[in-house]
Amino acid sequence: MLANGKIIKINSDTFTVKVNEEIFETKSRGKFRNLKIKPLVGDNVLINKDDKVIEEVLPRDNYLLRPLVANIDIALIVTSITEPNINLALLDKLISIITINKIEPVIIWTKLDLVNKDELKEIKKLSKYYESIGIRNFTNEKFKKIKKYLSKKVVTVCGQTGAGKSSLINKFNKNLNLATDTISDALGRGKHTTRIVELFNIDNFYIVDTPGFSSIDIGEYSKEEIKNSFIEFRDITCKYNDCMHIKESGCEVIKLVNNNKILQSRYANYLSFIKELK
Ligand SMILES: Nc1nc2c(ncn2[C@@H]2O[C@H](COP(=O)(O)OP(=O)(O)OP(=O)(O)O)[C@@H](O)[C@H]2O)c(=O)[nH]1
Ligand SMILES: [Mg+2]
Ligand SMILES: [Zn+2]
Repeated sequence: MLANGKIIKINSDTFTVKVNEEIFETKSRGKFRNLKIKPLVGDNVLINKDDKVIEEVLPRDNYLLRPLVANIDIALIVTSITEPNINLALLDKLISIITINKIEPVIIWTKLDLVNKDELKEIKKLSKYYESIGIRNFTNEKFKKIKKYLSKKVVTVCGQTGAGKSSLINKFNKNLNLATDTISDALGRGKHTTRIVELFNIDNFYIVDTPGFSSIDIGEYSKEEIKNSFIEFRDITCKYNDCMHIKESGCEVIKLVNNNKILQSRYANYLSFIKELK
């Protein structure tokens, strides 16, 4: 018998599919490999309940490659201030990729308890800037507020290894008890604690825990896409319509950067992303 469900977990070649409140451990059909379709966590699928196979992957609203998830409303970019060190290039890159894929980025700052007042002030400034361009910011201490914001959404976490993604999800629901770990090796690079991508239902929203990473590739995107993903550039009119805001004369973006109206680090990251494109 055929039924509609959602993939909530993938562990090597086993796809866990939730059909209403029932769980099925299924395999994927060989035909997907030929069609170059890889079923993802978050995918809505048609399964054969008797054979326990996925018959069809239904059309996606969107998907991300890192983390590998589909049909997402909100991506929480979990950003630690320290341990691992704050990485604004990774943050801005994730904002761009998430925005290009028509998902809402939300910043979650973590490990505020580990830094001094001056560093906290810097984070407040950053947070204010990102809010001013329309991106919601929360600290992980405000998990009740975050929970409220996620109401009725399908959410993924993303960000550096050891930033506190699983810890945050545990705060949402203590019964989950997801594995978390401290930064282990001398280089300060965390070991991956989360290995499997898995979707959890918490109250009235869904959230995916995913393994962290330290870098991400944007080579597949176009210059235009990257430019448009910098939300604060969108309403600025330069002398030339197709201005890339790099070194053109009469560029209003560059003026705003020089006047500190656009965050210097954002603009520097923009230039480096454009250079990174193929
Ligand atoms: N002091 C402090 N420690 C935190 C905070 N958030 C998380 N941690 C700790 O940071 C370590 C890493 O947290 P995890 O939740 O495992 O990080 P993760 O992002 O899930 O890491 P991966 O799954 O490996 O990508 C754990 O020891 C947590 O207890 C925080 O706000 N403050
Ligand atoms: Mg984790
Ligand atoms: Zn310009």
